[in-house]
Amino acid sequence: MSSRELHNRLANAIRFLAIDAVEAANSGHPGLPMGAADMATVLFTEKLKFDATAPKWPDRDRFILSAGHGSMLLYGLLHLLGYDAVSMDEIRRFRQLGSLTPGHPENFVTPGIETTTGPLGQGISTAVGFAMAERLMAARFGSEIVDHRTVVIASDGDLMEGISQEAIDIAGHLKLAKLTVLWDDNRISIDGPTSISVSTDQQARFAASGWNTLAVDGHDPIALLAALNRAYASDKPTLIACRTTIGFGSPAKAGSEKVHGSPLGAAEIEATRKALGWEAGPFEIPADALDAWRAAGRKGAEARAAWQARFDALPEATRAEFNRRMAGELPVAALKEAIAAVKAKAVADGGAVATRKSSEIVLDTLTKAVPEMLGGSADLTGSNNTRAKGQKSVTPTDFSGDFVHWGVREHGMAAAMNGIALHGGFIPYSGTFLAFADYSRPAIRLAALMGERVIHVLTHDSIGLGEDGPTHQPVEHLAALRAIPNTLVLRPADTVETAECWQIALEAKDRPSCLILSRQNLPLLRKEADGENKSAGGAYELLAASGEAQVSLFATGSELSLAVEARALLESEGVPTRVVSVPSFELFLARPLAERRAVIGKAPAKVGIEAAIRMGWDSIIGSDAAFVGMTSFGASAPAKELYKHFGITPQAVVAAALEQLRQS
Ligand SMILES: Cc1ncc(C[n+]2csc(CCOP(=O)(O)OP(=O)(O)O)c2C)c(N)n1
Repeated sequence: MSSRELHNRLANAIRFLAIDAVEAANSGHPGLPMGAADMATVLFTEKLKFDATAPKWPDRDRFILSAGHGSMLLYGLLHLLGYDAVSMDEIRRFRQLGSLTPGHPENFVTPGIETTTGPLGQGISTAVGFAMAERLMAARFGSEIVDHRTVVIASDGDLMEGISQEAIDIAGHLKLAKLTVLWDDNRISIDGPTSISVSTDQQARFAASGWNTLAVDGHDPIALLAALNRAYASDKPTLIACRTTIGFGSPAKAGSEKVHGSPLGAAEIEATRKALGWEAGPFEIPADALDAWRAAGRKGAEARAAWQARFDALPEATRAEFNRRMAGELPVAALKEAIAAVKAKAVADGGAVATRKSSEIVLDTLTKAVPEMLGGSADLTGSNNTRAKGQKSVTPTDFSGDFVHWGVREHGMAAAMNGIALHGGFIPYSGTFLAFADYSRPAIRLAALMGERVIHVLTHDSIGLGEDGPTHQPVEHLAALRAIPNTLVLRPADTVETAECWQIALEAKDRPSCLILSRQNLPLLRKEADGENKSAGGAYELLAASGEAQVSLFATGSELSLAVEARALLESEGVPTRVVSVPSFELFLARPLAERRAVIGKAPAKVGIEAAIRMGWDSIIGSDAAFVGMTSFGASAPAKELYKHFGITPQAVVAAALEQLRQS
């Protein structure tokens, strides 16, 4: 058999697994795997470094199918290459409950999948984070140990999404030469030919962002290999525009949107079998093709053994640190010590500090104790206070730094942070204004779905930011972030709580956190600095009532001091009042009922206070409690005036509490 014939058989094995699995599930997307099979075959048999027996080998190349709807391309590859978990039974169970072959690739479900993809544009943008992490780790541990590539297959839809521009812009700027994107240039999307909605010259676009660009026939293995070789030799990231035919091989449907997202149907499968000369039955792989694929799956064993030998020759401390960081284990003792030191100093210093500044104070100590922390900001470094003393900028020529200037690219930043966390070796954190969390939201949602430790520092958290006005004043954002499952929203009230919330975020290994911080100064309310992390319970009693509590005041962040003032007023009128700080709804609501009841207390009057909308608060205070907050957008004025204007004052809290008591 000629090598071209063998190539065709290997590619056809992918095609027919996709065809058969989609047919069996009666749903899915055969067109992409059929069109991209040649690209994938060349990549996996000729170029990529991996070992199917060790899906987590740290120095493997990372392959990302950005167009997640083509998931059967990945599952087919994993099965053929000999990734144990992806058995033929799993392929047969494509898209079924509990299978390892869900509709879109999920990294937390299937060994060998690097990242969840499906929302177009996310994969290519997450890949930028993988490629950055490789450079950053190589700068720390050396290229003997860290030397791998990130290769993406992206579709038309991926390149249409706005986030892709942010991603390629960052990658081009940072000269991520080990990032290669194969664009499945099939000119078809769901509505028909892409010409109905796009006329971009993609190569010119990538070139303008600092990329090397190439174009090939995506069905020609020799041309593909040559292009990949050129891409690998470039000192820039490379786009290879691979002209393909969607649904390649299907006589009636190839080249049409009809094959994008529906089963071919029995008759067309037969016709395709004939057209491609594929004699095997459904879910059958001819022995010659399977043997060749399995051999490709084992090829990397040698490279892995050589890597292991180099790794084993490293000093023990270096190996331990590398393993610790890749496993995402914290330096527990150093972290605890750092948090305790910051809390003690905050209590000793006293005084009012904006929590964004509190966060900077925490980071000055914390980043030294936890060196895998990788900071950044979307062009708001001085406002987000995310840059710790001694942090160094990452530049295109020096990746030894630990602070990333993401530019004004919140969405690309959030997706790349996901990639950095997924790669391993770092805990990415970065900042923007809370109002702009909406720009990052799709990537935050994916971090939550994947269970990745990514920390979003979101400052300027309410009308308290003042004069910039309603465009910049978040109102609904806290509720919107709290709505994302598996996400921690932490809104500390002072420096002590800020230190505690940083500790919580770092220790939350399997979920993203959002630290919600104020622009304006806030008084220190926690006057003790014992070892306990009170914020970790989500809510706790900050101040007890002088007698049997008549009123419970619940507040977060900047409004906690209003609650404390309101308590003083109520107590002076003879109304015993307690104050509960609520730094995190999620942590509180996860506690057993008895504990929640104890914190909520039995006072007949309850008032929630937060300079944001009420949505979500009822789960804590109940729908019959009063709420002092926002019901509209903010306005442009100094913060103090805005609090008065919108009725978020100690007096308003007192009035609400007394009214509650009257009606109780
Ligand atoms: C953010 C986002 N919007 C919409 C979709 C739904 N969707 C899935 S595939 C697709 C477009 C398909 O075109 P293309 O990307 O060229 O893939 P191909 O047809 O080549 O498989 C769309 C709109 C999605 N997955 N993600």
